[in-house]
Amino acid sequence: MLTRIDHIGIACFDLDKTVEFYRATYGFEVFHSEVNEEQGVREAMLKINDTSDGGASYLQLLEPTRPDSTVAKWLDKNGEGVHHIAFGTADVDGEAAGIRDKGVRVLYEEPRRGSMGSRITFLHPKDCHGVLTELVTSAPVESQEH
Ligand code: V0V
Ligand code: CO
Repeated sequence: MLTRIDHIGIACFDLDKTVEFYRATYGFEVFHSEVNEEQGVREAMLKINDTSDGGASYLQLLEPTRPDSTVAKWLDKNGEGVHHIAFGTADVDGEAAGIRDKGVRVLYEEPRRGSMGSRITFLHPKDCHGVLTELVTSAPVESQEH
């Protein structure tokens, strides 16, 4: 079961400036930040609210760390904006398998490492009406990295 919007991924050219915009305009503070070398991103997670499934919803601000990364390619083509949405689930493996069986391309054979020690996979945007869609299982709260 998909039980929450885990995050909305927003691609930007300058993470620090974008973080400052969200702070100054809305009062959202950075909950967590990290570099994910595999994904080629530097990211900041802004927590918006906790959710009834024990998780939370975030904005994920993403700046590319290298010109050949997926986010850099996307920014070249589109400029800044909403890059992906992510649904939270307790069982990313099971959800991915079930969605694959429906004929939607799941981009990874096995979920990979995401923000705060989560496990993530992606669905191809061309199979999802133009929306790059991520599935996330958060790390258990006690082992979440902040
Ligand atoms: C590409 N397309 C998109 C899109 N990216 N459509 C909607 N939203 C996006 N974000 C379209 C693009 O316009 C093309 O359409 C077509 O898909 C093929 O795109 P491409 O530019 O040729 O790029 P590809 O095929 O090399 O790569 C596209 C995919 C790639 C989706 C396969 O971006 C990917 O693997 N994404 C998953 C990983 C990722 O995005 N990581 C960054 C976030 P036309 O022009 O042919 O019509 S990392 C993250 O979220 C983390 C760590 C986390 O949450 O914890
Ligand atoms: Co994401």
